[in-house]
Parts: sequence; structure tokens; C-alpha cells
Amino acid sequence: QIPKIQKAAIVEATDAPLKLVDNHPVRQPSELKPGECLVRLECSGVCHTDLHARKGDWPSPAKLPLIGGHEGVGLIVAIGEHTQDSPVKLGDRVGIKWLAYSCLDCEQCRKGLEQSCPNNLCSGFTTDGTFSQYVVSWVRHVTPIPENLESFEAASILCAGVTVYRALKYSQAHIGDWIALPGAGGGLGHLAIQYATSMGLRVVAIDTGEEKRKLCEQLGAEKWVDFRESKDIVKDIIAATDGQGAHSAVVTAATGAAYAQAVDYLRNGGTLMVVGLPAHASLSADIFYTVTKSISILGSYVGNRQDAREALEIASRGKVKCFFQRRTLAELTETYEGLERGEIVGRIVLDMQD
Ligand code: 8ID
Ligand code: ZN
Repeated sequence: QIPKIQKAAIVEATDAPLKLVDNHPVRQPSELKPGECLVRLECSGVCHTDLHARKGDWPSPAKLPLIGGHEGVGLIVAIGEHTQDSPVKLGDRVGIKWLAYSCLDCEQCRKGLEQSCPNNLCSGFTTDGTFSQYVVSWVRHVTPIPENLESFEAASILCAGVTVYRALKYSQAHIGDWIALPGAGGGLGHLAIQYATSMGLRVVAIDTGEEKRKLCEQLGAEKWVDFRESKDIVKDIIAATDGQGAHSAVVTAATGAAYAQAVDYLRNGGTLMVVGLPAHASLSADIFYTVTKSISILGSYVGNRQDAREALEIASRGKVKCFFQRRTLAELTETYEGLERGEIVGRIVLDMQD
């Protein structure tokens, strides 16, 4: 039996405070279009992206009113009538990731770069997301969750996990190389440490505070640099990496400052993976040193359907474990405040049925 109404957290206008309601309509099975499915959510992770969406601080606008959230896990309770060749069925446990829909037929989709499909829809940004008890998504894009991975463990792999997994895959770093991870104590960063060590990389974690230092070291970071305490970040990172600099960096900090010196602490031939999406920021790198050090700078945007399955599979084998605290949807506002102040260690995962 599908209820008519549900709890949801709604952003009514750009930068407006969240409005928590318990009477948001649930799209009924008869109202689903072919290819759509209705998912009853068990939980949803909270990504810093959700805060950017609420604040409207990116160049591209979110839909309004908006239900945020894109790290959801739940059961398929309905599939639109006349849906053909669905890869999932009623009762399947699936994940809702950032990429909710893409055409699967344009050049980018055909090349496996569906996240950059010009016709895409993003959960919690251009289509309503997972901060509600039920969400409508698309059968071809929901991600099957491995049986031996609990829903709360799986949630943040769907954005944070897949994003850093893909960024590391394309970072050109190889076994034994040093990887610098600014933002290492946050949602994306703490998972990046674990995917990186699984690949045989040596991690320099860069973030701030005792709690984040402990977590990073516990997860396998060999070196730690506190960006608030360091008097010279570049010098400290170079010293931590055998005096020669990191082979690659995956920047997941939500601030432009974390990008400022990246080219300077990279080793010659190094790669900068651009992942964190600070508001109103642009990348500036010294052209002379980018050229003479042979630096590669690559943008990396979440991952495709295959990346999502691979990232989950690695987590299901216990190689990567999300460090999270459970909260309720009613605690989303204080979770955003915590993210804003940089106080969230690891991730917050909301219990959507509480
Ligand atoms: O596809 C993508 N590229 C993608 C996917 C998902 C998320 C990009 N993102 C973006 C988000 O929109 C956000 O801008 O990645 C960024 C990080 O998301 P998150 O991991 O969910 O945020 P967080 O948990 O707040 O972690 C950020 C960490 O950065 C640290 C903070 O202390 C925090 O632990 N940090 C900051 I702020 N400034 C720093 C600095 N200068 C820093 N760490 C090192 N140096
Ligand atoms: Zn995200």
C-alpha cells in the first residue's frame, strides 16, 4: 500500500531555510511514466553538494521548489506502466545517485560519459531527490545494491564513493605513488583514503582538527597536514612525500583555497583531479610551471553506471567502509550547518523512515 503523503525537506527559494513537511504528495504508481520507478527510501546520505544546491551558489541553477538528496537506498515499490526491458524489478533494493537520468543515446552517453549528457537530470538538483520518504527515479539509472552491503553502508558510496573512486581511477597514480587528498576528513575524502590505499597508493591527508586527523590515520593515511596549522602547505606536503611532491592530488575540499597551491606541491608529471566544487571559484595555475612540470589538470564528475557498480562492489568486499553518524530528516538543517562549518567528520546518513 503506497501512502498519499510523506515527510520531505523542501527548499522553496534560493538560499531559503529548509521547510520540513509531513504532507508532501507521493507520486502514485498510476502517475508514473514509462521508464520511471517509485522507490521507498530507507536512508539517504547528506553530501556537501546538497548544501550548494540549497544555497544556489553554483553557476547552474537548481529547480525550485527543490527536494535535495542523491545518496538514497530503498526498495522499488512501483514501475511505470508500459516500461520496456527494465533491468530492475519490483522489490529490488536500489541506489539513487546524482545522475538520475540521461538519454543513453548522445555521444557522451555512448562513450560512457553519461554524467555529462546534455539532457541529463540530477537527483536533488534538476529533479527531486532523496530527502523524502519516496522518490521517483528511472529504471535504467538506479543502481542495484549488492546483497551483502547494508543500506546505511551503501548510501554514501552512491555519490561520495563513486566520485572519488572514478577520480582515483583517472588520476594516473600507480601503486607506490603518493596521492595528496585535501578534504580527506570529509565525506568524499575519507572514502578516497580507503580506495587509494586499496590501489596501493600512499596517502597524504590534508584537512584540519584532531578528530579528522585520527580518522584519516586510522583509515590508512601515512602522512597528515593540518591546513589551518601549517605555515607553508606546499613545503609540508613536499616534505611528506620524500621531498619531491605528490604524484597526484584529488581535491575534494569545498573551498577554492585548497586548489591554490596544488600545482606547486605536485611532482613533475603530476596530475590534479578537480573534484570539490567550491562556490564562485575558478582555477588558477601558473602556466609556466604547469607546462614545464608537465602537469595534467582533469575535471572529474561523479561516475557512470559501471563506476557506481564497481565502487559498491569494492565496499561490499569490506575494502572501503563509510564512517557515518545516523540522523533523522528533522536534523537535516543542523547537518547543513555542520557541513558549512566544516565540522562533519566522515558522513551523515539520514534514516528516512524515522
Ligand atoms: O562529481 C563531483 N566532482 C562531486 C561529487 C560530489 C561532491 C563533487 N562534490 C563536491 C561537493 O559539492 C563539495 O564541493 O565535493 C566537495 C566536497 O564534498 P563533501 O566531501 O561532501 O564535503 P565535506 O564533507 O564538507 O568535506 C569537505 C572537507 O574539506 C575540508 C573540510 O574540513 C572538510 O573536511 N577542507 C576545507 I572546507 N578547506 C580545506 C583546505 N583548504 C579542506 N581541506 C584541505 N584544505
Ligand atoms: Zn554528492
